[in-house]
Formats: sequence, C-alpha cells, structure tokens
Amino acid sequence: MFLIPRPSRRHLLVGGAVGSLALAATAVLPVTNAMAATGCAVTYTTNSWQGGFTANLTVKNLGDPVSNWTLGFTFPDGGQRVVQGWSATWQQSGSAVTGRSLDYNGSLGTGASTTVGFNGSWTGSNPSPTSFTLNGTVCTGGTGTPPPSTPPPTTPPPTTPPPTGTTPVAINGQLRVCGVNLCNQYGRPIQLRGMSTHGLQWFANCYTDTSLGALADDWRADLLRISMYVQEKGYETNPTAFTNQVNTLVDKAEARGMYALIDFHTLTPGDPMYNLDRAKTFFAAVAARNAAKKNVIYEITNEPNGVSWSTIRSYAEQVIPVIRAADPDAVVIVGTRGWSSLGVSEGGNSDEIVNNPVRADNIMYTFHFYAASHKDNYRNEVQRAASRLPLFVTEFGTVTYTGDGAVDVASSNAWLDLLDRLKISYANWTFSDAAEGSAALRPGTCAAGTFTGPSVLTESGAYMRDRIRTPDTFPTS
Ligand code: IDC
Repeated sequence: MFLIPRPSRRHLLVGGAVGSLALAATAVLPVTNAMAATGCAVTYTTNSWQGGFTANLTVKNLGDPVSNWTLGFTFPDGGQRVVQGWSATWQQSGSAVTGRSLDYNGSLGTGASTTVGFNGSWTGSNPSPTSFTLNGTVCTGGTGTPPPSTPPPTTPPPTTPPPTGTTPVAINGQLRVCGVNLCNQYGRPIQLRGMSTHGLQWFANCYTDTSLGALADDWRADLLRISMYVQEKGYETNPTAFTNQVNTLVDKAEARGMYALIDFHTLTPGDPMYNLDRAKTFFAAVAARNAAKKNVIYEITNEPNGVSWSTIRSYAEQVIPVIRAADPDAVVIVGTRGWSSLGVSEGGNSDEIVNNPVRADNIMYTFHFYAASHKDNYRNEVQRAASRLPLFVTEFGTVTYTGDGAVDVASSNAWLDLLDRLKISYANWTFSDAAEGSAALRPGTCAAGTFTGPSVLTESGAYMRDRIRTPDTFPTS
C-alpha cells in the first residue's frame, strides 16, 4: 500500500516529523520482513539397533532471530517412523516429518542452537535424512539472504530469569522426558530421590505438615510418591475422599518444593483393566485440578501382574489421553509386566516394551525391586534397558519383596549406585511407621508426631536418609 522508496523510509525512522509517525509505523514492517535473513544448519546423529533408533538433532539458526520455528525433513526409507519425541511437537505424514518448537525453545537468536530428538522405528533400513528446512528455508549451513544493513540491536535479548529459591521444584521446574532421561526445565538430565508413602487408607497420620517438613528439610528429599491404593479399602470405597486426600498431599509437597508422584496403586487384581474406568475418573479429576502445577508426575498403574504387556499398553493408551486432555505437559509413568519388573519376574524382559512401546510421548516406564530378593539378573536387565527406555524406579525396598525383613545393605548399595550412575529417579517404600522392615520410621512415630532425630528412624530409614540427603547436582542452565 505505501510504496515509499527505501531512503525516505529510513529518513522517516531516523528523523521523522511527528506527522509522519503513523505512516512510518505501517511502512517499516515490510522492510524488516524483506530484509530478514534466513539460514540454518542441522546435525542429525542416530543410535540405531534392530528395528529402533534414537535421533538427536541440533538446530542452529544462522539467520535473523526467530520466535518460533518448524524443522522439516524427509525420511529416505519409507519404513522409518517417529515413535516418541521430545523438545518439539513432532508430526509425520508419509515420509515427511516436522518438529515444531515449544514455548521454552521457540526463540532462537542469530547463531543460537537447540537440541531436539525422538525415538523411532524402522523396517527396511535406517539411513539419515540429508536435507532439512527451518521455517521453510533449506538449511545449507549459511544464510539465504544478505545480512540486514541495520546494525544489530545493542540491547541483549531477554534471558530466562534464574529460578527463585533452591528447592528441587524451584530449580528444575516443569520436567519432561528427553531421550531416556528425565530432564529439567533446561533440558538437562536429572535424578530425583525421595520416599513413597504407605497406603493412604492406613497411614494418613504419617503425612502431616511436620512429617513432610522433615522429609523436605531434614532428608532433603526431592520427591514424595503418594500411594493411593485402589483396592484394600482404598479409592474404590470413597473416590471423592481419596481424590481430595491426594490433592492435599500434592499441595503439601508443592509448598515444600518437592515433586509429587501420584501413584494409582493397583496391586491385586494385577490386571490394570479391572480398574480402567476408575483410573479414567480419577486421573481426569487430578489432572484437571493440578494442571497448572509444575511438581506433578502421574503413575497410572503400580504393579501389573499376570497380564500381558499388550494389555498394559492398551490400558496406558486409554488412560494417558485422559491425562493429556487436562494436563498436556506432565510426565506419565507406565507400569511394566511382572510387578513392574520390566517382565523379568514373569520370565520376560524389556524387549517386549522396546518392540511395542506405548504410543504417547513424554512417558517413562516403571521398574521396581526389593534389594534382598532382586539381585544381579534384575540389575543387568535394568542396565540393558536403560539405554533404550526412559525408566523410573517409583518403588523399591531395601528388604525382601514382602516388605519385611532385614536391610540387605550390599544389594541396596549396588542398586542405588547403579541408579545414581544411570540418573534413574527413585522413591523408597515407605515413609511410614508400619511394623515391617521396609518402613523408615519406628512404630508409633506418626502418632507421637516428631519426625526428626535418630530415635525415630529404623535401620532402613537411617540408610535411606543417608542416601537421599547427599547434595543434588541439578544443572541450572
Ligand atoms: C505391602 C505393604 C504391606 C501391605 C501389603 C498389602 O508393605 O504392609 O500389607 O503391601 O497391601 C509391592 C507393592 C506394595 C507392597 C510392597 C511390599 O507395590 O504395595 O506393600 N511391595 O510387599 N510390590 C513389591 C513389594
């Protein structure tokens, strides 16, 4: 509309008369667009195995700053598929793939780069794509148009403000799964270490402001797992009351800067489908109520047993959409076959999951162990699975699988050293005063109401507190 020759527009900008300002404001925009330099460089690295692969891409913006971006490429082989992605919203149509930026990584200044990725599957062969686009421009490693003639702005681009506070949630913010890791708001892998409640229907008096204050400050725990049994006088007997009790504990964890893992504690019967309708009702309610919070993680079934992986997977693919509809960005954890043993306790292994992953992104898989019962063959399988699946140890004991007996220090050390090395997050069974070896607190502690000092801890409690209270090393940028 305003066909003003370029020099006069400059003139208007620099020394424009008052009467020309409206014209200038309208006319300058197309100039900026016309001058916008585009350019990009993409690296694509893969780690591939029979039928599957992980792809990591670094996207570098060589042009003018962008505030959101879409990466595009085409798979060379028709059998290549994106299965589960991170750090971008991935879509595939035929062989064409796009990854759209998320809020946190949409702004890319000139020269800035970001990493994104996905797990994929392949059938014939798995060649890497050779050409990429960023916002439609082919990435040649240079700029597509000349650099703007205006000098770069002298004010620095806005930066993310540092976290306020030093609690685990203040530092790490909203979590998400990246590759096989749990990552914090900076996209860096972290490990959360914390405790699980016992059944809320039995031990409500163990979860008070005082006890959770001790867990956060004296134990320096990152995580509270909230175990809401469904059977055994649990959720099924009073859905409203148990939902409210869970929400209250989410708030108490949040107030102390701890993550809250909401555990839909199915155990007997072992088929999660038995509780499918209850799970949908429960998760619709807690996901809607807690959607805005950054500290919530959902564990949709505790320990499936006596059922196939395909049944568990089908359950997950029905419950996850209910959560996503209300709370799209939260991490969801899926139980595995054989009491969440990755199948090992029922003669299987993690291959069944790798070959048939749950079709949803931002998810992890559960592994549970009891140190006095589960040893090297389980550790070996966790080590093998950890490079291929995002794992979360949502429950483990230092004792036998009965929840009772003496602490197996050697096996507990071997397990926790392995989890630390692999950055696998964990919650210990239990922060309660149950009269059993796995409980961290001596019988009578919760009624007495004092939760610190050497006299309140059992052997397992003292061992776990020592492990958990060592400093975290959360990346802060
Ligand atoms: C146990 C409790 C015990 C309770 C029993 C039945 O420690 O007090 O009587 O459940 O509800 C699991 C389960 C967890 C078990 C725990 C120990 O997830 O509910 O708790 N365990 O047996 N899987 C393996 C062991």
